[in-house]
Amino acid sequence: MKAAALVLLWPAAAAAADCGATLGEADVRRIERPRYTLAFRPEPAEFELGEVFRLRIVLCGRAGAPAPDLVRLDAWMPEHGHGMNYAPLLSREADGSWRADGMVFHMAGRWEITFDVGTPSRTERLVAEEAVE
Ligand SMILES: [Cu+2]
Repeated sequence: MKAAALVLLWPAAAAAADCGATLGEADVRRIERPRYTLAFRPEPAEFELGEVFRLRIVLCGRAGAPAPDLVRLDAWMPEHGHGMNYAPLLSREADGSWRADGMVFHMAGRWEITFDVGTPSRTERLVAEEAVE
């Protein structure tokens, strides 16, 4: 029985690590949940204070679950209580991945990127922390 359970678990773990393979090998961040994985990569890879960047995002279902949609994306500085000065433009690519254009971290410090994932009526918030110098 134990051997059978291991066989079932292994492909799910492999799939999580593979999520976002199309984003390239470097600078890909992954947030893993039991039923899906969110992978994203900033472009350019290094955040520069006050410079526009974009995120490329891939959502992958795990263990046979469908990939959820990315409903909203934003960023804010929790210590300061403010967000970005511009709303990011979220769009979907032909391959099913997502991109968020027009993002700017206009202050140095700790930023949180928030990804609201699910359906418009029911979302789960994933948070990625990024430091800007
Ligand atoms: Cu601030």
